[in-house]
Amino acid sequence: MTHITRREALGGAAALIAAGPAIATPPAGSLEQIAKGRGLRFGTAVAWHTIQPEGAKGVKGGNPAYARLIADQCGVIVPENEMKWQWLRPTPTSFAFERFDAIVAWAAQHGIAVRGHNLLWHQPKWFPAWLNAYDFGTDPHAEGERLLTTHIRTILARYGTRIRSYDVVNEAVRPSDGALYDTSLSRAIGGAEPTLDLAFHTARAAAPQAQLVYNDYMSWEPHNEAHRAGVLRLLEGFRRRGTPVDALGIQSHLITQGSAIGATIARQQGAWRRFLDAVTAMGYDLIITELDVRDNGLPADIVLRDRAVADYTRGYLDITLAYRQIRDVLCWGLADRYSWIEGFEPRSDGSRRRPTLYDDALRPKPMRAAVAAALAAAAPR
Ligand code: 9MR
Repeated sequence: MTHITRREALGGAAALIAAGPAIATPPAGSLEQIAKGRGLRFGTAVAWHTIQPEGAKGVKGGNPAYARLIADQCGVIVPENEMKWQWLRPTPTSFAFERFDAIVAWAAQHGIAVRGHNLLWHQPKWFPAWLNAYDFGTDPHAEGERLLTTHIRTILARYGTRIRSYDVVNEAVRPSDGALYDTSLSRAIGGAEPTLDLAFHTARAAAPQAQLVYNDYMSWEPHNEAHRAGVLRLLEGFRRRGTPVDALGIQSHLITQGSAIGATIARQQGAWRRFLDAVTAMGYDLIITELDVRDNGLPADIVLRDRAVADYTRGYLDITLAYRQIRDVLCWGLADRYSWIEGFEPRSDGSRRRPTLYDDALRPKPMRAAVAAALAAAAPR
């Protein structure tokens, strides 16, 4: 565990002030209104149960106040889980659309756009158990292709016109060495590259107007070098083979590296810019798809911690939004109580994570002001 003194924490803040003052008063308006003023859209991932009416039959966790917050602040939402094979495909022959449908219907009611996440999360860990154990029969190639193309065509036939942007492939690159994962599906089809290519070609044919995205979590923090290099190789391969991929989804699950925020940003920005330069030089658009912050190496003190998280977010967004290829900024949940991070990696000091824009009582945190300010400061699209 890293112990940070108040002096160190304040030293971090001082370093940041040298890099540019934090904005105390956020610009007025909802995040979507601020984003729209710059030709951007703002949004979040939404878990199905949170937007159900309170007391809805068979639903735990409906929260009308949270649903209202999302409707007020967002121009676009994305299902956090409900479009994944694990949720949508209980068996090889069935689709369970109810929860995904409920999100899409709720978005339509509120005039909010929907992104699709995802058509193929290409790791055995995220396949349904039946797909990992699947018997592809005597012609595995044909059966693998049939299974994948049926999955994608069925979803796009249902939502192809309503949803204009899909994470077609999610997290296909192994962070440790940049190689591609293999799965039951890629072994049947004859390799990871042809499997990912097939996913994109199928999506393009089924929804020619939709933006097709490769989405991954390579980031600007240390130990992401191999991951970034692997993603660049994958993107180069897509271009070489003529695979129809329009954009890279940069998930943006940020991780603070201690309290010296200004120094961290100064250290990390060069490699990040080089990565984004390389991606955009290949003609890809960019999307921020899953923004949140793991508050590592920061003191438990909420005031100091929230300030550091906000400053880190602002620094990241200022650098990243300088790329005009970005038109969408989506968070992975809007309120701390609904963030996946607490369950995935709790803090070692026992205090609750504070990874999002709003606290448990849905009050805006400094991170909300930082996002608002960064959106307002973005060059117009
Ligand atoms: O937030 C999601 C969590 O509720 C799920 O249990 C998990 C597995 O399906 O996926 C989480 O969302 C992930 C997203 O789909 C892809 N990028 C990383 C996200 C956080 O793990």
